[in-house]
Amino acid sequence: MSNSKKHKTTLYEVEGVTPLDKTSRVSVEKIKKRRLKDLTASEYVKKIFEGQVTSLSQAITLVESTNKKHQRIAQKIVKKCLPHSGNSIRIGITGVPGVGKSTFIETFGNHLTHAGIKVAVLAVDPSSSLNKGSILGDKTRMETLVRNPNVYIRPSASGKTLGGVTKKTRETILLCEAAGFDVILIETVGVGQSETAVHSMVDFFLLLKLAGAGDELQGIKRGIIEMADSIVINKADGDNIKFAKIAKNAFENALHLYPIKSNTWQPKVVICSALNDIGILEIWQLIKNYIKVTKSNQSFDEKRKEQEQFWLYDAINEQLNSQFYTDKKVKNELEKQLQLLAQKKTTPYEVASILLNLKK
Ligand SMILES: Nc1nc2c(ncn2[C@@H]2O[C@H](COP(=O)(O)OP(=O)(O)OP(=O)(O)O)[C@@H](O)[C@H]2O)c(=O)[nH]1
Ligand SMILES: [Mg+2]
Repeated sequence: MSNSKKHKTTLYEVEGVTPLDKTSRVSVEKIKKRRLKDLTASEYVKKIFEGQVTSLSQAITLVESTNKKHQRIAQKIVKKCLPHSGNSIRIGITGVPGVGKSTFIETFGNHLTHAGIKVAVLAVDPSSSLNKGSILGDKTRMETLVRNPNVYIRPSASGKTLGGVTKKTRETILLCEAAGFDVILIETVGVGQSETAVHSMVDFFLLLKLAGAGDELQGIKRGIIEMADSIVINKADGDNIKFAKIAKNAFENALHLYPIKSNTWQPKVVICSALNDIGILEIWQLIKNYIKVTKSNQSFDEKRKEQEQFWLYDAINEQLNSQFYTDKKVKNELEKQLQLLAQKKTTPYEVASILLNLKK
């Protein structure tokens, strides 16, 4: 190996450099040993059950890794944690950028921890692969939560596909539950398909809105109103209060037009100021009431069951997709067929059949 190649990465130690006298050899060995030690799945799980967040973070990193060896151990960890999961309240929080999701989580999370509740904060952010995880920046907006020992904040997983990101988030939820977190808050930016993905993994879905000039219903996707268990109009402070009240009325009227949900829950519209901590405790009461109602009519468990089935189909699709597109024969044939397609010598349908037959 040439010298330049050898020293290309920082992983190579420079030869011939003797450590300074003040560097303790014993400490260096200790650090190296710790770094190299690969825990077994059972060791991770034990530490997760003890609530050790460092091990929890490491396990989540394995879940998020694309390395095959990491994936294998991650699956073992998830499987072992599964019987100890499911005991939290999973809350999804969505809304357009700047609506106040992080501020809301900060205020809401502090109320919960004061009541002795352990909180994990996760994020599903389809744009995070581009800007390296906006929740990292958010940590500055969750100033007090970051320092709260009963709160665990995990920056958003990044990935090429939303499907990949959501799979990781679902497994992260299970690990957090096994580590003893009682409430899991999942923030997602209200753009693209991420709300649908988050809706498929939470018990309660909260839509944050801003009061506008009476036109708040315009431009809002029908689907998202149907998904919401509560619409919360944020920034109801100062001069904004009267607009927030008008918006509340408009949303309540709009919600009356929707059929009653099968779980009998009527989505509630409330106003709050996340910044000034007004109306936040009431939202917690509302969520607790929702859990009570849906648990007593069994729809809570039914929804969890449906979600699990949905996860299964999602997992199958994800694996089929990745097995298909990473197959060498498929890759080569696809390249050829794309040229034929461009020359109008074949149809997409025919190409699909040819490619799928290759995998038989
Ligand atoms: N007046 C007022 N400002 C608020 C309130 N909640 C949040 N803000 C402000 O709104 C801005 C955006 O708040 P964030 O909590 O970062 O919003 P976000 O929805 O998490 O934004 P993204 O993560 O970028 O999607 C910040 O400057 C907050 O201080 C509120 O209740 N009242
Ligand atoms: Mg945010």
